[in-house]
Amino acid sequence: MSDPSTSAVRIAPEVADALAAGGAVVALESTIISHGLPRPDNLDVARRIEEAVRAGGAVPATIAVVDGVARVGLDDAALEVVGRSDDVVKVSVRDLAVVAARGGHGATTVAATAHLAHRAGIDLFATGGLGGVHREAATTWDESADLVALSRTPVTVVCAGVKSILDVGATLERLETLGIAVLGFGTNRFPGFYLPDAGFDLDWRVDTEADVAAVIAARRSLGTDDAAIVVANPVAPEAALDRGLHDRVLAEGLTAAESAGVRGKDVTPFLLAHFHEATAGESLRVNVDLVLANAVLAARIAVAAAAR
Ligand code: PSU
Ligand code: MN
Repeated sequence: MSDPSTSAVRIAPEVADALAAGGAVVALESTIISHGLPRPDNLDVARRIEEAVRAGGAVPATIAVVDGVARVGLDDAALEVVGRSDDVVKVSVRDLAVVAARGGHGATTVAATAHLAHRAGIDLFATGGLGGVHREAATTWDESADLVALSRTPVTVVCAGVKSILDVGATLERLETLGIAVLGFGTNRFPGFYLPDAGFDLDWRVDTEADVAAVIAARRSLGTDDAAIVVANPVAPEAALDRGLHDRVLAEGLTAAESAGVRGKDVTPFLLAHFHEATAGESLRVNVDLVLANAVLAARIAVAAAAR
C-alpha cells in the first residue's frame, strides 16, 4: 500500500494557482458522472459542466479518487477513468480512506466532494441534486450521509433541490435540525430537481450572487460557518420535466426498486437510471440543463465572494 499521509490529496496546478491568487474556484462532484448519468454521454457532460464553470468566470475543480489519490481538479486521463472505468466505486466520506488505502478509484458524492473541497480551500460547490432522507426512512434508516457531512463542512452548495425520489419534507426538516441554511435563488419554494417546485416553502429567498456572497461573509464573521449553506436554484420552468410524466415514472421507479430489493447506496443510482430509461432521455436532458445552470451560478457566486 502507498503511504496516504504523504500524497493523499493532489490539487491540480490550475486550481492551486487560482486558490493562491484568491480567485474564484468551483468544486464539482464525480458520482454524478460515474453513477448519475448514463454512458457514453456522461464524459461529454462532465466536460460541459467544467466549461459552464469557466463561462461563469471561475476555475472548475472536479473531485475524485484515482489510483488511491484524492484529486482536486482532474486532467483528461483522470476524467476518463471516472467516466469509463468499471472499477470506480461510489465514495462517501466514510469510504474515502478505504479506497485511498487500497489504491482504488472512487467517484465522490456530495458528502465526500464537500469534504475534499473544503480541505483544499474551496468554498463553492455545484451539483445537480443533494442526497437526503429516503421515503420509508422511518423503517430503513436510509438517510444520505450528504446531510451529516454538510452539517460539519463550511462550503456553499448550489443544487436544484432534491429529487422527489426522496421524502422532501423530511429532508427539509433534517436540513433545519442540522443547521444547514437553505436559500432559494429567485424563489420562495424548495425546488424538486426535475420540477421547479417540490411543494414546500423556504424561509429565505435570495435574488443575486451578491446576496449569497453577503450571507457567506456574514456566516464567517458570526462563526456559524461550521455548516454548509445550500443555494437551491430551480430548473427553468421551460426546461422542466412534464409533471404528469414525472409523477408516473416516479411511482413506477419506487415500485421497481422495492420489488428488486435495492438497498443502501444502490438506491439512488437505481432510481436515476429508471428515470433516464422510462422518460426516453427526457429526464437526462433536464438533468444536464440544470447541472449546467448550477455550475454557472456557483461560478458567479464564487466571483462575487472573491471580490468582497
Ligand atoms: N441525486 C441526484 N443525482 C445524483 C446523486 C443524488 O439527483 O447523482 C448522487 C450525488 O453524488 C449524491 C449521492 O451525493 O447521489 C447521494 O447518494 P446516497 O443517497 O446514497 O447518499
Ligand atoms: Mn442511502
